[in-house]
Amino acid sequence: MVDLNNVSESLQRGDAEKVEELVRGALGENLLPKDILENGLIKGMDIIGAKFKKNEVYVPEVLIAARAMHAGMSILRPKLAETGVKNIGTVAVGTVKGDLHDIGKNLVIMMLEGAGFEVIDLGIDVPVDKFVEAVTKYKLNVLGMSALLTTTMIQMQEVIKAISDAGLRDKVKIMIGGAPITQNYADQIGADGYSPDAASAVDKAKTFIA
Ligand code: B12
Repeated sequence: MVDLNNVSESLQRGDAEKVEELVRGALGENLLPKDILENGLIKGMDIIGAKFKKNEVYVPEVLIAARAMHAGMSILRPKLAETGVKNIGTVAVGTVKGDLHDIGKNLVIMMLEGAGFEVIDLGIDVPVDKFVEAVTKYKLNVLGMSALLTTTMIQMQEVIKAISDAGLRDKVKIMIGGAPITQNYADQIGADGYSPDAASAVDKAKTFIA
């Protein structure tokens, strides 16, 4: 019997091979993909995230845990799609121009995918035009922007302005995040929402499509 706590613990150790093996095993035992995701992978990543905030683990540990999460997700993703976690909305997420930080963005993407969103990863260092283009190209419900630098967060305002100028502001909900971002800042630049972490980003995206 695969114990999902082992999935969570292997993920926290960053043991990608073990995570893959346990996820395969759990699927073989007919555990629900949604349970494996929530009680194994996401649980482990949540614990790492909380420890990171308290400085109990550092960036390398976060990175290898995220890699293990990816490994588990690669096995789980097709099954999630099959078992009726259907596309509940389309979201594109990118890190703004000048900014190369992508660990948080990737976590947000993984959590959104796990919750049943179709997610387009726009990558890092994304220019304003590419965000604007994505709105119509992918018929987005939600556009997410990430920034980790105080010098790049101002790009978010540029993107929102460009989307308004293109006459698309009422077509898409915009949510923003990253360490220097606050609800106050989101209000100030006219974003529809802000989330401090990946789990609440999913809740926020769900409220937009409800
Ligand atoms: C890892 C890291 C790097 C790595 C990035 C690797 C990578 N692939 O991402 C490297 C080494 C490349 C790097 C480079 C730099 N970095 Co750096 N980096 C960090 C560090 C240590 C951790 C960031 C991280 O990954 N956190 C973990 C993730 C999980 O958290 P997160 O990103 O906050 O994401 C969560 C939430 O914010 C939210 N979220 C994130 N995005 C989004 C998006 C949406 C839509 C939503 C809803 C939510 C959301 O959900 C996420 C998951 O819970 C931070 C310090 C810190 N404590 O934040 C500095 C930090 C961000 N870096 C900093 C600096 C200065 C730099 C450099 C300029 C350093 C230099 N002199 O070269 C360069 C800039 C490069 C560039 N142009 O981007 C400063 C920024 C200072 C500031 N106020 O602007 C920080 C704060 C360090 C410091 N204390 O000085 N960095």
